[in-house]
Amino acid sequence: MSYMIEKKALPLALIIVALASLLILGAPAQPPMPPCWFYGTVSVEGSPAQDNLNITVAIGGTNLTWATKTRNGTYGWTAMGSSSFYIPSDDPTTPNKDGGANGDIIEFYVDGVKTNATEIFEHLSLKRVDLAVGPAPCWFYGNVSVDGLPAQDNLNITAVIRGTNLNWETVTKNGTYGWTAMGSSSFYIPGDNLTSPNKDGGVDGDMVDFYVSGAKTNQSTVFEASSSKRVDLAVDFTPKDEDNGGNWLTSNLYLWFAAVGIIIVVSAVLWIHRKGYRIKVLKNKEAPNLTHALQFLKLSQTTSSSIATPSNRT
Ligand SMILES: [Ca+2]
Ligand SMILES: [Ca+2]
Repeated sequence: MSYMIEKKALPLALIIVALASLLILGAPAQPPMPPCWFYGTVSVEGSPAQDNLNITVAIGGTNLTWATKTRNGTYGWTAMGSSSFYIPSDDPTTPNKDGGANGDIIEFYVDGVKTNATEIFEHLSLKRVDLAVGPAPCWFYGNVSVDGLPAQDNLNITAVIRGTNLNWETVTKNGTYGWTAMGSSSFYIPGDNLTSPNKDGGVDGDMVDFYVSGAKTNQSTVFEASSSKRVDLAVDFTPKDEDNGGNWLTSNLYLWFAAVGIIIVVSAVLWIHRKGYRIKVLKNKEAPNLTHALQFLKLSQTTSSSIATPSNRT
């Protein structure tokens, strides 16, 4: 019995010793370091990236890269539907660099285009890095009123970058423009492509003016990349059909009052002046006649009294 036990125990003990020595000898000098995870949104020219675009991360100064795909405008964001994504740590048992080390600078590419985003590698970290490529536009939307009423459909709305001849157009719908929730089409000024020398879009701080059917509104705003700005537009047009006369008269009532007032004053002055002139003429020209008339009156009075005397006597 005891022999049997020894015969069985010997290889078991040998196996245990072998395994233990293997573990001790084969174990790395230090345990493998955990990786660094990355996730975030991806936008292309200001809009969420389409699915299956390549997202590549590189350790700066090396040719080490790792890649994943976009999903629902994100990468590495499992809650948003994209796959978990990480850069493994450098394997310290291999002499060549094959992963990240604390402090490594990580660069990000969207479909091969380098982004401005960079991040630092840190073991056992989950880092959010949102990625954007292409010039980001500025969106505009709002109500449009003409003569105080909601604008009719299909009026031209033009946004102009002040001091340039750069303009972008859309049309009204349901008294609005650029307001998708209200039925009008999305409207934006693209960002200036900085790789081209000519100005072909907005940069932060550009003043933007708005026109309705070619008529300049009093509304203007400032271009801000990646933002959506509400700018309500209002214009007054001088109407052109039959009820326009009435509108014109109403809107120019003060002008009419002023005109009538001026006519009254001028007439009064002329009338007074004319009257004064006639009085003057009377004094100068008819005064002698008046004297003659008085003399005649005196004369006739004398005559009549001389006649009356004898009649009284009779
Ligand atoms: Ca290594
Ligand atoms: Ca440009």
